[in-house]
Amino acid sequence: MQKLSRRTTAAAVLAVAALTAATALPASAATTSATAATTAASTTALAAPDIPLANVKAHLTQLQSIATANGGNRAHGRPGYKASIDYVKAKLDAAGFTTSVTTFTSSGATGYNLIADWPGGDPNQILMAGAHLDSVSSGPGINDNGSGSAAVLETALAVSRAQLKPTKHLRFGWWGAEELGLVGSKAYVNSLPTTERSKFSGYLNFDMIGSPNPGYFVYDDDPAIEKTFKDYYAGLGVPTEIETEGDGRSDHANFKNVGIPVGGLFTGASRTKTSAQAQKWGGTAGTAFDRCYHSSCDTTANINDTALDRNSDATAHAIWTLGTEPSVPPGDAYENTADVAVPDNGAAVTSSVTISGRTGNAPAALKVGVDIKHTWRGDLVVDLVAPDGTAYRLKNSSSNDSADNVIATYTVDASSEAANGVWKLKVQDIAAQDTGYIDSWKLTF
Ligand code: DTR
Ligand code: CA
Ligand code: ZN
Ligand code: ZN
Repeated sequence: MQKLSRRTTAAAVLAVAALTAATALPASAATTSATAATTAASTTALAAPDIPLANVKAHLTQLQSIATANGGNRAHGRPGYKASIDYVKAKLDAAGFTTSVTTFTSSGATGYNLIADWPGGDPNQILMAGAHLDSVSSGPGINDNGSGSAAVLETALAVSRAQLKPTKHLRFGWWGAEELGLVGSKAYVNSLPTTERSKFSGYLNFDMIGSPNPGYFVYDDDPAIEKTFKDYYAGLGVPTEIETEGDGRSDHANFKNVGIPVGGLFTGASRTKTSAQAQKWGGTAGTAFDRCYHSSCDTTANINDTALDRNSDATAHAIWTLGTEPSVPPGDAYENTADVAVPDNGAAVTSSVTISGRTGNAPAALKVGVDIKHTWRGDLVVDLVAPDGTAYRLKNSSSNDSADNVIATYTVDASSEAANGVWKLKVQDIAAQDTGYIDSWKLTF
């Protein structure tokens, strides 16, 4: 869905000019030193079980039967969708999840979201995996998105079989009315108070992960989540590509818009596989990744088993890896709360923290918590600058991100940087109008 941009092409030219003009950093506007109080726990993440492909396909067979019994689809507002919700919910209730079905209205019909919580884990660190369960009205929607729904369901059932004791609190979601414009997931995110949103360590999205002529695409959003998926595929020796058409095209967009770290997997829709992609992944060049996208032929025959199996296992790998990694004790946080004004369409400013007393390098998953109060946050470019001057891009400018404030936690692989020294948050406003300031920022080791 293409959002209208308030700014004209002229402003885009201005933005480029401003970036070109920006030169060296001004003196740091504020510096705070802090020392670590405790060291992080030394446990490591647990290895995920294999997700049985047969189990995932059995869910697809059930969803196909539901569509066949209900006019050939599982679309929002149709009986086949509610029957799909009832199927998934029954499986989760039997497996010990705490489930809830919430309703919303779209296009004059009642929509349903299904949320399932796995009891336990840190309630202040919620890791969520989700998939939209609705199809278009023209078909059963087995790849789009029975595939994602079934993989998330079977991963949840694997958590139950393992009686997993994660460090994070695991939550799973199945969304309604995604095909009408990401409506169900938006209703869910809107229902979360800001205090609840800040507890999310990440949202993982799975929308079309069994395409018949598959590509292996990883969302390029949160670096730690992206790395988790790419490491999994590297372990299989399967190359991946960055998902470039994803922004705004599925349910993760609603979580990203409120600053929750997101990631996900995708095997392709109506775009055509190139010959280079066919070289590395197999399949047919010059043909769509899913030629039955949004069509009546999106049935159980419209699935590539290898892709579905790999992506189901990747889903479990991400839940086990991110869900059981040691949580960082608050004592390892270094914060600067001094306000630093960001000049409108001007030079970059910085806020610093000085770290001492640590040994070795910074971690591969250095958390950078950012709180910048600024209208039209699309004006802003945000970098983390390591003590040796290496800059890590946290956020790019965007001519159509009109939302206010950058309140987010980024994960940076800073393992090549010495931990001790002066770390800086660098912020630049590269477009005229709209102003703001750095409210606070925090490094957590
Ligand atoms: N919008 C999704 C399909 C889709 C198209 N591009 C992407 C990129 C990333 C995830 C999903 C998609 C749908 O039709 O449900
Ligand atoms: Ca498997
Ligand atoms: Zn779709
Ligand atoms: Zn979809």
